Amino acid sequence: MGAGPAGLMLSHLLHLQGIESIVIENRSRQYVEERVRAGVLEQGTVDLMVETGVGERLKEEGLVHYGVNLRFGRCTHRIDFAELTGGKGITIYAQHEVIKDLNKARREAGGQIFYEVEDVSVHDFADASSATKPSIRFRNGGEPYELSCDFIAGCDGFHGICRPSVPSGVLTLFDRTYPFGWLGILADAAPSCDELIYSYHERGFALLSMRSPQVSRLYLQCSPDEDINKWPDAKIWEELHRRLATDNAWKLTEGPITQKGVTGMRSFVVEPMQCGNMFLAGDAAHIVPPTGAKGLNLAVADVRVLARALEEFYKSGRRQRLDEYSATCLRRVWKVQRFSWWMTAMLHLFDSDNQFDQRRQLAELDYVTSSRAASQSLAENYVGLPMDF
Ligand code: FAS
Ligand code: PHB
Repeated sequence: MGAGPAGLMLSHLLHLQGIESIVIENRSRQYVEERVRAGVLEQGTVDLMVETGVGERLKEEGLVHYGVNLRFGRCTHRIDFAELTGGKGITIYAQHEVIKDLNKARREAGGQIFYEVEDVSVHDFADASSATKPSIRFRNGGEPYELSCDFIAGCDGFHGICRPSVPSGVLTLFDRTYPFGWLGILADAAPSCDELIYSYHERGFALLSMRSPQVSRLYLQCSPDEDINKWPDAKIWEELHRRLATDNAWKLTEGPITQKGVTGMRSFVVEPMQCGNMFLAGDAAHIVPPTGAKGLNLAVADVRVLARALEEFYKSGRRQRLDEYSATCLRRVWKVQRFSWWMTAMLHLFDSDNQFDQRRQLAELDYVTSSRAASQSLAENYVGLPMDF
């Protein structure tokens, strides 16, 4: 269920193991291929795409970074990923480009993807020992469909129907929301730095990121229910200039804003990530605040574990890895939750009147950028923790 990074990568990995799968998506192909979301790929995600034959365009067009910058007190401090992690880096490559590459690979392999489905529901998955097979019902092109299958992969995101379809009492939800959101823009402006800049400022957080040598992606901390209509382009640039200002000659390059929107921030985990023959992956099972740039990468990590477990089942009939799916994924999920919460807590303004907290945040930033041990911890989490499955 769901043609986002989790659903498409899973279908791709299963295909490579000769395992058939059908993807069901309620939006149009064009919509999912143009939806502006993630932009940072961990080394592990890049390696997987290259190893499985969907990394050609990523290698040509992706921007490889071996460091990231933390800016506070009008000064910039670089965290050298390569030096601190034995040569690892990140790649800037937009999520919707990853979606296009996976879609193309599925199409060329004759993969089946139903787009624009309606009235989707999932059935008979909760009892793994039942003789009745799980099924998915939906309408497509006005026609009713019912698919019977061995397993359901719930990759339908945070607002999907798979998680809510699990019988009550089975799942435990861990949820935390933040008193702020992000106002994000895409702009036809050459990035003003060749690496990302995370800025801590007394007016709130700001992030300089990019999509290509011609396109910048920038974010401003705002209130969770910020009205984007109250942010004319000039006001956005003015605030970005303020929050990214330094004492040296560095300047932020402006350009026409082509997309802008506000996203809320939350940390969310559901345990377990499976119920009978249904397995939840990606945002259907967990949400991280985007400060650690982890959402897409965690979705891919989940389906690597699930694909390997399904491969074992279809090759040997053993369910051991399937039964351990949730526990295996949650070990990584909680480490990534910790890192994403930590980056968010260190870099955002929680209470503008709480001077103690602001001094503490500045001390943390000073420690992280002056201690090898602390900057190495940030670096190894940012480039992606090793897969321990
Ligand atoms: P998605 O939500 O991507 O995919 C789920 C799919 O299921 C969607 O296509 C949806 O249409 C479909 N669906 C939903 N309900 C359905 C139903 N009932 N029937 C059929 N289909 C259904 N992550 C990063 O790693 N780095 C970043 O820089 C980053 N930036 C982000 C910026 C923003 C503004 C946002 C919102 C998120 C960001 N993220 C980032 C996180 C994001 O990338 C997600 O973690 C990622 O999309 C998760 O992938 P999936 O689990 O596949 O879920
Ligand atoms: C992005 O480029 O969209 C991006 C980068 C880093 C983040 C979040 C988003 O932490």
